[in-house]
Amino acid sequence: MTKPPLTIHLAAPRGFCAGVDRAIKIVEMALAKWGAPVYVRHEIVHNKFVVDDLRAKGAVFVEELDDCPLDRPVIFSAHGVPKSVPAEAARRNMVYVDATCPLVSKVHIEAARHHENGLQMIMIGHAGHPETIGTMGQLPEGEVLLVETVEDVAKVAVRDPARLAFVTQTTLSVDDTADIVAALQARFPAIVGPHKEDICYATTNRQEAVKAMALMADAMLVVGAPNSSNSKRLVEVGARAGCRYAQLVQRASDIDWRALEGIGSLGITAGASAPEVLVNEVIDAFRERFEVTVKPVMTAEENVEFKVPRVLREAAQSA
Ligand code: 0CH
Ligand code: SF4
Repeated sequence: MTKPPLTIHLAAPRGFCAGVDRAIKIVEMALAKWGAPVYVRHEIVHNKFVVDDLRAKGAVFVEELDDCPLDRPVIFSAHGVPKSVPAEAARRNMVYVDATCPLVSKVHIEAARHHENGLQMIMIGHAGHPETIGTMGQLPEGEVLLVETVEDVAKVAVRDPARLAFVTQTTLSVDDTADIVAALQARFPAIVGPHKEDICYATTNRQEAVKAMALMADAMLVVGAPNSSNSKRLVEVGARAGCRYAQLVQRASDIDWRALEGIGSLGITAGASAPEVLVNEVIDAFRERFEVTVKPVMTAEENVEFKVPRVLREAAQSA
């Protein structure tokens, strides 16, 4: 039986960003340096496949420092941690490595600087997300006000409208955040902040690629996990850009084939924490049912790389 033709528009950039790459490398290098088990506080990145793979190599994933023994190294996830976490690890004399993405750490530093200058902080982010908890946790409890939506901006109660600053989560929707920033600036004209927001290059580039792809495809799949903020934003961006069917899939087994019946073109992308093997698995699943032609949709080139902490670099060099 002949298979129906299908054009797959493959977004680029997609998948791993420099911060994810570095965080995974940190766990692998820590295992090489100290042997198993190495503890990791929170999923190193929000992807079950990545976590399962590292677990098989000897990483133990926990949610709190209290769940770690004192005599094994602990790694903090790419999303960042409140200041109290490394402070407590140091107090307990634990060996720890911080895998917080340098672009998240940059936001931590910004928040601390504004606070030192006597400004009250507003964070644009998602309540309960580890990055939001980590960034808000750079300052004393109650010092950072959280806004999630334009509606929240109207409700936020500040100490002094003339002495305010804002920071954002790095993985937000670029368009939604622009609206929230505009609402903040309209209500508090003196508010200071970054040039636009703190959304990172990887988030921005993946959303741009999706916008370009959404116009070409009958349907779109985003490879990523349900707890991955940046992956979920890609689904929203695709739907908002006009794609009729935009769906998050963790891997090929999640594909809803009935929903995709009769399509002639499909967009595929992957969140910053989704490995390329899963993208290939999804494409291969389509090859079984369709005569597939893959066409890249490239909207930016990325060549960002972050160094791993010195303690692990030195160990790798001497190995
Ligand atoms: O998108 P989120 O922040 O949920 O995290 P992820 O899916 O693990 O992707 C990596 C980003 C880490 C921090 O910016
Ligand atoms: Fe860093 Fe951006 Fe990747 Fe987050 S999504 S780990 S901020 S590069």
